[in-house]
Amino acid sequence: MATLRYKSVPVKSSEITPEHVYLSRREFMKAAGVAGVGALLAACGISPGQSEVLPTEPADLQVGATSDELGDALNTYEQITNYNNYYEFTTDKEGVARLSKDFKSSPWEVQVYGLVDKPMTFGLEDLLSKFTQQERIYRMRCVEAWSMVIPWTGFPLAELLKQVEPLSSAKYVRFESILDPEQMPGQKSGFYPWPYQEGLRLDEAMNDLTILATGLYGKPLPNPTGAPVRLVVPWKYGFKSLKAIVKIELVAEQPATLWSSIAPNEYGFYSNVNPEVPHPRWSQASERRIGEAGRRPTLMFNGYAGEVAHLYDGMDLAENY
Ligand SMILES: Nc1nc2c(c(=O)[nH]1)N[C@H]1C(S)=C(S)[C@@H](COP(=O)(O)O)O[C@H]1N2
Ligand SMILES: [Mo]
Repeated sequence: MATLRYKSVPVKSSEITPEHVYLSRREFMKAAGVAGVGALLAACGISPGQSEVLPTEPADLQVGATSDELGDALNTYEQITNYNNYYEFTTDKEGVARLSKDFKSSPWEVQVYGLVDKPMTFGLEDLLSKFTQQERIYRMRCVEAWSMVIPWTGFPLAELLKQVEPLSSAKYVRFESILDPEQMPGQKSGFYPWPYQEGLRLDEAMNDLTILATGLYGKPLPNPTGAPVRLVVPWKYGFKSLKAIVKIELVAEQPATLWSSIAPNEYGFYSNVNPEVPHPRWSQASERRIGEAGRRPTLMFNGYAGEVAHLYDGMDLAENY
């Protein structure tokens, strides 16, 4: 019997499930231990109450659980929205919040096409209404050896892929983020080959852990985290989880990705979290959980081996990094 290695909490609108208890922000802070939260904030250099929090934190954050399935506490909304990699805006992790503040994520369209029987274009409203949103509490591990625990809302990518009916010749999925240099100052630099592109093997894309996230803490996805819709692949380094998705293409060959085209010896196609395979310039054996002092060991497949190790049976993971 398969054990669930993530927490999945159905997201229920108040009219459907009045009995479901969502913790208010205050209750959540209480549950997490107020002193603990203060210490966590101090540890990462943010003093509670004084930080410039962008975007404005909604008053009624909704979360169905306060820790992941390993018992690790959720990162706070402030942490998740003020320490981001989003190179279309800036390479400064603490600068993304301010620079992305006015990003216009509506109207939005995601085109799904390529080797499929039924190409489709989804507006954000379609994504929200056609697919049942769930809360998924996932650990996210950046290749730069920091991590967070994030309560996403979203739905399995597999549900969307099934609607377009991939042809048997489709073996990979190629994803593309928005190209909009007028809104994204980082795209005015020619250093990176914009738009941001990523890819997954079709079976990775169809795995239940792989989601399209449309929200955070039960609220619409804030701009720094990839509004209005981003990919989340929690057993891979964070750069696979591309933000502000506009294209999903089913293809026959392994697609090029932004990072592997810039530095193929550092960033492979697979990018599975693996403490045993160091990055050429640093170890991947441990990580810094944002908000914690010290480091913790990195888990194989970021702790999701039970769900995904079988996808790589017979593969040399040092060779296929
Ligand atoms: N379009 C786009 N997506 C992106 C990135 C980016 O620069 N552009 N950075 C990636 C990296 S390196 C990480 S670690 C995660 C960070 O997601 P978070 O800021 O929501 O934690 O987003 C990924 N998705
Ligand atoms: Mo990352």
